[in-house]
Amino acid sequence: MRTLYQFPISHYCEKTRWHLDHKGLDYQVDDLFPGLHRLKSKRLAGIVTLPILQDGAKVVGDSTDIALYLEAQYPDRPLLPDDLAERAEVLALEERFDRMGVHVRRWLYGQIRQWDSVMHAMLKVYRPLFGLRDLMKPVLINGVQKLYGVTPERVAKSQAELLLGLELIEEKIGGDPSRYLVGERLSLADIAAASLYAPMFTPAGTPWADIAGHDAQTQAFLDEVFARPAGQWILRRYAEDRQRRT
Ligand SMILES: N[C@@H](CCC(=O)N[C@@H](CS)C(=O)NCC(=O)O)C(=O)O
Repeated sequence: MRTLYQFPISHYCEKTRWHLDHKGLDYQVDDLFPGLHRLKSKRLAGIVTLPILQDGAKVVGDSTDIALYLEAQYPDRPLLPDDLAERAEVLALEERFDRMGVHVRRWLYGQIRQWDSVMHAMLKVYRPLFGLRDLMKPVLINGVQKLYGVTPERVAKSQAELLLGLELIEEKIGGDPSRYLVGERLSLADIAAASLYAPMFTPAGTPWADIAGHDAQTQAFLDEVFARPAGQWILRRYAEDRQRRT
């Protein structure tokens, strides 16, 4: 039995879902409640973040470690090139876009003016146990702002970082949204970049598609980045390469 411990709206968890789906591996999800998840994650893998994958007796935490584990354990439909130079480039980009996930998350939380739809998307999978789910909302809003360093200065720095990341995508694809970041086929680098930027670009079928709550200025910025080759590239990777379980 294979279990993915996750938060549905976490983009790092989305990255792991994409890896598993690409490999055609069956798995069940266990949606842990934000905050309380730490009891389980520490016990399982000695870490405080999700995703964590349990594959039979093996437990692996951290989306990059999970990706490398899956490549080693399930080599079909490889996401790492054979060529050593390309492989090194894929791993370096994977790491770069993995760090970008922190900036995307902080920037997005920094744009929210109205938390209702975010809280709904975050908590709708959990049963409303004795009203606990609703009672937790203010705690969670405060918690994510503290945990992810959502201050105006840091949000502004994150915005600059995420624009640099979009430039890097455009450089790697030569401005052509049909191309992959390295070589001629999908790799761990593409999945890291597309999934970790996805909450900004809300591709169809992702958990962020219905989240609203930002202002017109943020929407104008989003419209600009959507129109860029990197924005089109992210949507295209989702449309063409994001197989989902049926
Ligand atoms: N480097 C980690 C980052 C994962 C991560 O930041 N997960 C967040 C959700 S997006 C989390 O579990 N946060 C809860 C916490 O820190 O308590 C990975 O790639 O798995």
